[in-house]
Amino acid sequence: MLTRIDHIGIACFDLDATVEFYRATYGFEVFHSEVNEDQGVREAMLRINGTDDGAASYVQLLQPTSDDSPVAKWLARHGEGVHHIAFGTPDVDGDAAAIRDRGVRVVYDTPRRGSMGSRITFLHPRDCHGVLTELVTTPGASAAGAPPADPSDH
Ligand code: MC0
Repeated sequence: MLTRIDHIGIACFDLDATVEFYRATYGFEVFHSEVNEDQGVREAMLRINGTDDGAASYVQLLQPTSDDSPVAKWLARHGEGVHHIAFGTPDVDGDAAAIRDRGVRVVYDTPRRGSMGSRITFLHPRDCHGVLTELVTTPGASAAGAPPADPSDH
């Protein structure tokens, strides 16, 4: 039940300079920033728009905090750019299990802590046509944006 784009993750070498580019060029301001040691990133979330489920969509700027982190490895191979896309869901556990059952590798057995207290997991890019794909459950978001299970249920 993936209901929205939660964020686009963009890898960068210099978070402060990239934040300034997004502010000066598009007028996007930092909504939230944090260091996530588990993921090896310093991040800034730029809120773009609210969504039907009471959550929002963001651009997420990511600078690695260690050389062996996934973002550092990506930057070394590809340089700066889009690193992943993240879909919002009210049930990351259920969706990850269902997608795993369809033969797609889910990177974590149990979702981990993501930005702003969210719960996240990743789908392996080799199984997703080259796109590292994240699933996110945001605290407080509902299933309001989800289509009805039965199309006659309008
Ligand atoms: C790696 N690959 C990618 C990719 N990263 N393809 C597309 N987009 C990416 N971002 C591809 C490589 O090109 C390679 O393909 C294959 O995956 C294996 O890559 P590797 O460099 O050898 O790396 P592995 O195997 O050690 O790890 C890949 C894996 C890892 C996806 C499992 O990056 C991972 O666990 N990622 C999830 C965590 C993460 O990315 N955290 C940072 C964002 P070939 O064809 O050469 O085999 S943290 C975040 O976003 C949090 C803060 C949040 O949202 O709240």
